Amino acid sequence: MFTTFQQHIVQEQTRRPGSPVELQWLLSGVILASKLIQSQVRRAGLIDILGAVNEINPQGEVQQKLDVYANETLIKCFGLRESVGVIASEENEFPIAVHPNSPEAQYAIVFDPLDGSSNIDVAVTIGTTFSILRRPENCDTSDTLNWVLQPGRQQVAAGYVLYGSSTVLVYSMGNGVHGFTFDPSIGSYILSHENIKMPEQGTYYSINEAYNEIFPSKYVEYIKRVRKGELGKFYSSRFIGSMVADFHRTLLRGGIFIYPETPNYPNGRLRLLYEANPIAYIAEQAGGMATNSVQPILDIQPHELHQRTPLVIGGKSEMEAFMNCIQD
Ligand code: AHM
Ligand code: MG
Repeated sequence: MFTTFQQHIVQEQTRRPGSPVELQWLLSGVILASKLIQSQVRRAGLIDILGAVNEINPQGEVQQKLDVYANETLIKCFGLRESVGVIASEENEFPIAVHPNSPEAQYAIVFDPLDGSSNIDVAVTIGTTFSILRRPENCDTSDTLNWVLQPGRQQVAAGYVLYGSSTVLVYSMGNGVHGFTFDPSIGSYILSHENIKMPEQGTYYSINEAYNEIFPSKYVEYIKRVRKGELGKFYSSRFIGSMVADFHRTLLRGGIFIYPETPNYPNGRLRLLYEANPIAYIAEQAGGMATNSVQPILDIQPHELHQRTPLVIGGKSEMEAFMNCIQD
């Protein structure tokens, strides 16, 4: 017999009686929103939903229609839940206060509705990343930024949904990492990857090598070592251009994913709060590591909602080799 997401959550409640029910109810918002989003993603080539809307998001990038749909769907699904006080998204310049003054509003949720949006028009894997934080003490809903500007270590749950050859939801609420595959014939997520552990060493490295000439030398030196077999194995390269898809492979197969700082993106391209933090949380829960090359991603104190960060994330062996390389 199989286990649905709802059954899994009930089982977790029995295993960990302290875990808050509102948090589980909030996670069911991810389930609902991702079912709606995935049904649009699957029809993206058939309906008039592709192409740019000609609006620019806060980072100056052209929004795609599916980005807009995914964003609105997530905001609606979470906005309905009384336990949510603040919602922040890659696609909105400022956080949104919901249920102002409600004592039940105890959580903030931060997300990238569709990561890897340059892949939408070419039918390549994209995904939703999300991070859930508890309301800081003495903070009311008018103080929305303070709700979300917390180090990733404070996340109470995080995860992602991948719209690939199948739709997969991976999440953790500090109880290990669990993966669910969507079965379209019954409309449910089924537990397919229980208690995922990242392999200590893999055989893939993932970085956009087109930028090799402009990467800081520490990254170039590390990649050289990987390619020379100095990590004790010969590696293949993979780079999908959707961080969430490149990370999912790294989680299941091991290896390393790197997006360094570049002249165009001096602080790195990826966003700390809703891209790097959720996958760093998943990586650490699964026995891996994540750093900006100076400190663990989860220890960074954010100062801005759309703050960017360099990101190096992967299995223990590749990450230790990276840390040794930058110390040499
Ligand atoms: P997005 O959130 O606008 O989709 O941008 C983030 C994406 C990541 O998913 C991916 O790793 C990266 O941008 C690819 O960037 P590049 O084309 O510079 O390699
Ligand atoms: Mg994005």
